[in-house]
Amino acid sequence: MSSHDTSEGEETDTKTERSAETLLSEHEAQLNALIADVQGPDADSVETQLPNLGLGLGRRDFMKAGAAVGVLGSVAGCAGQGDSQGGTATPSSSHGDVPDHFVPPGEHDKYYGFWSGGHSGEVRVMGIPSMRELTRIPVFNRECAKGYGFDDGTGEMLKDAGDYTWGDSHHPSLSETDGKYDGEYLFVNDKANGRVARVNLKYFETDAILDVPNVQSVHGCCIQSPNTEYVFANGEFRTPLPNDGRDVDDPSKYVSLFSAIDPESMDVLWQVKVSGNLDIADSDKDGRWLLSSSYNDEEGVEIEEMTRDDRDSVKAFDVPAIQKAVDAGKYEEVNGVPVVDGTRESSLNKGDNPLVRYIPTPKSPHCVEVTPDGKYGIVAGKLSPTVSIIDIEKLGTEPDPAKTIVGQPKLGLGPLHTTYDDRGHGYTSLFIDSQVVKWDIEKAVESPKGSEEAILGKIDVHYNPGHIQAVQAMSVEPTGDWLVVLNKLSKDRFLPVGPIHPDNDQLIYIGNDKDNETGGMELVSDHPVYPEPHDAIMVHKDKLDPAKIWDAKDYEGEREYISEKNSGIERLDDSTVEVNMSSKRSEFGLREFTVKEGDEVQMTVTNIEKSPDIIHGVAIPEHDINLALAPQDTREVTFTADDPGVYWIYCTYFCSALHLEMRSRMIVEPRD
Ligand code: K7E
Ligand code: CUA
Repeated sequence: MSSHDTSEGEETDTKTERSAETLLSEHEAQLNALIADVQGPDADSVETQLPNLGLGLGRRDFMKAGAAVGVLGSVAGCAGQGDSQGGTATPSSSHGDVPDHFVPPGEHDKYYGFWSGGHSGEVRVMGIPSMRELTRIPVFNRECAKGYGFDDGTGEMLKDAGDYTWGDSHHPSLSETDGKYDGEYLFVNDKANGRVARVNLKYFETDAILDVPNVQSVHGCCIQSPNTEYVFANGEFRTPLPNDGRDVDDPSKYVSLFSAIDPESMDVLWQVKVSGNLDIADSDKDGRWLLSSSYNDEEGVEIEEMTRDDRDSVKAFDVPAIQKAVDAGKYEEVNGVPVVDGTRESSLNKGDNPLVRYIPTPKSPHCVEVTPDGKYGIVAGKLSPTVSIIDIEKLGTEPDPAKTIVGQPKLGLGPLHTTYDDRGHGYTSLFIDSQVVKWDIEKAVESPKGSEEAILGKIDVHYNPGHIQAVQAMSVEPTGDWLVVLNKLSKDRFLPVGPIHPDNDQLIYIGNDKDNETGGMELVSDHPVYPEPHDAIMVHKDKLDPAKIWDAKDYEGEREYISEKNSGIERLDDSTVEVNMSSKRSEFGLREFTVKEGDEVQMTVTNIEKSPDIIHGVAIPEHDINLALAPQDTREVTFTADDPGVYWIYCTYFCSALHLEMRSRMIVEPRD
């Protein structure tokens, strides 16, 4: 195990931790009083008393705090403290100087939002500010509505990427040119299986998935600003390297790896092994530093060990320096990937230009987000009520890593994520307090560590927020108008739908800076969401240019375009037939075709329509075949016709008045 220096800034830190403890116990006392009145079903009888996390806060208390703060929020709302304090979603007219978030029928939203879908494995596309769900993009999940994973192309892509049937998508990142979203690609991680996927934003379709070698779980994932030269992926869980049965009983040999991926080829270029672990990542705006939070510098395998120390670290990767080391051959190769040693003891980290800088930060930080001007990386404390402000310029000049932290305001309990407007403000989600806090970044740098001077206002959210994201806040051009809070719990906010509740995404207007309790933040709407988005990223609609129909040139050489004329069936050998079929309103290019029992059928179908929005499906009962074809798209599917009989192929998308009649007949003759 690496023993890292904890002497720097110890004093400030111990103080921070103590005051956190005091704060928490006061908070607990208030909550207990409240809970006595409004006890939910047996919150206290939960038996999962997890170990003390070092702040005098067990898991049970953690959850209870959230629950009660939630109650506080609703009570405040009902007591008429104004709609900004919660209560119900109100008609926009009552918000005065808040622009309309209601988008009238037939009109379009101003922004696209891309939501990670959590363990649904997908990405969801939202309209902002209406918060209407526009579509879903299946990524790590096989999905029937769009036929994703059913045709040979997407099926093989999923198979080659590990053949898992699900994923856990957390962090969507949009490609950039000059620090601005360029509308080309969206990248997203799979925490569950250590993968990174690319979504092509011309077709809103996943076009590549990489199963990252040597890592088990990819959590942090982002592109390199400003020009998307790399995609970065953080291996969260420490494992033996390679994880092939060696060192299983020796956790000191486990490692976490930071990976750099080529965004075009989607291959791993190199990896860096580190001391401790890696969690969430963000890039600076100049293509030099990649900052990563990490919560297990203890290199523990159990929760008590992982939370033992008062400090963990943020790791700052000097990307050009690492690339140079790789080019100079300073690596070992593991499973075909160059792995550079970036641990604390590594010789590459000695001297004036270490590849990886370890910046001590308070206890189990959760996240790091770089400010739009590229000046600071803001690290949320999670188990500390502070956020730490890292001066990015100092990373290259300041010899003492602890001194790159130039501010450490105390913001509230359970800070998780921070987002930004265009006016120098940070907005941080407070998981335990169930609030969003707005604060002045420069003021926080000027004021003493641990002070609350920079806070401009707080607003209750419902309940227990995780990620928080304002429009274009991860780029150099935040718009500073709308912000969404992705709340983990909805509790009483919606009609009950059984024990698995929806999450609650809330929309907050941040365009008015006001000298009031919330600093001008106004909560405008609630939106139930299917479990469980983690993060979102939003972009102005004009930055995207999605195709309305397919351009057959885009798959030329891969799939053959099937017109009505070249529809037909051809026997390739005794057990293989090729079936080519066009589709249009309201007929397939073949009214029927005959194959033999046991034949492998290689079917190619083109939707020959050119009118946007006319989709045709190809469903074959009892064969698990389900394709969806947009105009000018071609898909292939290979299957075995196992059982003799008649099978009605039909169209699944309601395409015309004769949609029900849009059918073909597959006859499977018994083999004699
Ligand atoms: Cu904070 Cu996976 Cu981004 Cu969830 S992580 S909250
Ligand atoms: Cu084609 Cu329904």
